[in-house]
Amino acid sequence: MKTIDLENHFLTPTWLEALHANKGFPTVDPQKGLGFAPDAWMPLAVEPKLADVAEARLRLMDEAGVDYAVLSVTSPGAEQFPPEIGKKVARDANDFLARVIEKYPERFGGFACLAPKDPEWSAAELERCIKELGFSGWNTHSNYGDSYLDEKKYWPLLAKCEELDIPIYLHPAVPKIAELREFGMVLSGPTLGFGTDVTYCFMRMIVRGVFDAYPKLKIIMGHFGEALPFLVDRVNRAWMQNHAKPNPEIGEGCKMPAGHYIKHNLWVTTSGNYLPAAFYCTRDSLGMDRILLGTDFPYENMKDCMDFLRSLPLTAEEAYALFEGNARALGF
Ligand code: GRE
Ligand code: ZN
Repeated sequence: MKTIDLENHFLTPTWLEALHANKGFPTVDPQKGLGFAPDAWMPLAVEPKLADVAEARLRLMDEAGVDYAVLSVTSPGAEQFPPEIGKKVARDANDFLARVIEKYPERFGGFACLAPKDPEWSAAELERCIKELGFSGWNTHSNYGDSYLDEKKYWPLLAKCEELDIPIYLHPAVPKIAELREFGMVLSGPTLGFGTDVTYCFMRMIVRGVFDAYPKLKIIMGHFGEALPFLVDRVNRAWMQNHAKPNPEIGEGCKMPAGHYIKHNLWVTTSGNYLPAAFYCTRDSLGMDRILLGTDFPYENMKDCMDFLRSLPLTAEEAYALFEGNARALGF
């Protein structure tokens, strides 16, 4: 059995240069580190680990027992740059990643990095990534600084994902909602704000009717679906209480109660949450065929994640699904 890790991040020199040069956010400050918003800074300690996509990462993968990692550009990707810069950063990242995969085809796969503020360009670049570079999906983020993926201007890109039959990894970014940032990274980061923003983005996609328009879309979320498996019944309350229609300017709303789309369009990974009850809730709620391996390297330790998963009393069939089978079924 192979172990396939779907949340494993890297950066490129061009991405880092663009951060340094960017007048607004995201940016980088020699003292404070990576700045994702005016009030959300992250220490630079992970930078060398993000930058290595060769021997050091492979050694840690070997120690943890991760055979194959599908790499993605770290949050917030290229989405928040002005479009012309975002496109340059994304295209460079995809070419960079293609060279890494060419060098280590047995160890690394790829998620495309796009600049959705130019949806037509991004649809064409996605097609290049899948058909020419051999990537397996698109890794995007829970907000684009000024907008979210549910908005109509992004639908051509969603149509392209459905047409190419590739999954979208919806990764956290620092929330756009300012109040979620007022405590800084301690609450806007992985502790709370990240998951809140991803959940919010996905619920917007549901209520906007994205999954009625594109029913075959496959969304992957880290961190056991950012609590959505736990909420799969709770989110149906609006439909049971006749509050299911959004404000008219949003549109007609979705056809089914929200829980339907969580069960049909969502896959989740195991990143950064080592609570057995979280795993069991996800398995009960979505099913064993919806949980995939994600370690969230280098923000989390690959070995901790693997040790946790190996400590769970899974059948051989469940372990195969988790570590390899479900990823293969999604095209990895
Ligand atoms: C992550 O990918 O989970 C992550 C970031 C940035 C900061 C912390 C973190 O992308 O966990
Ligand atoms: Zn991550």
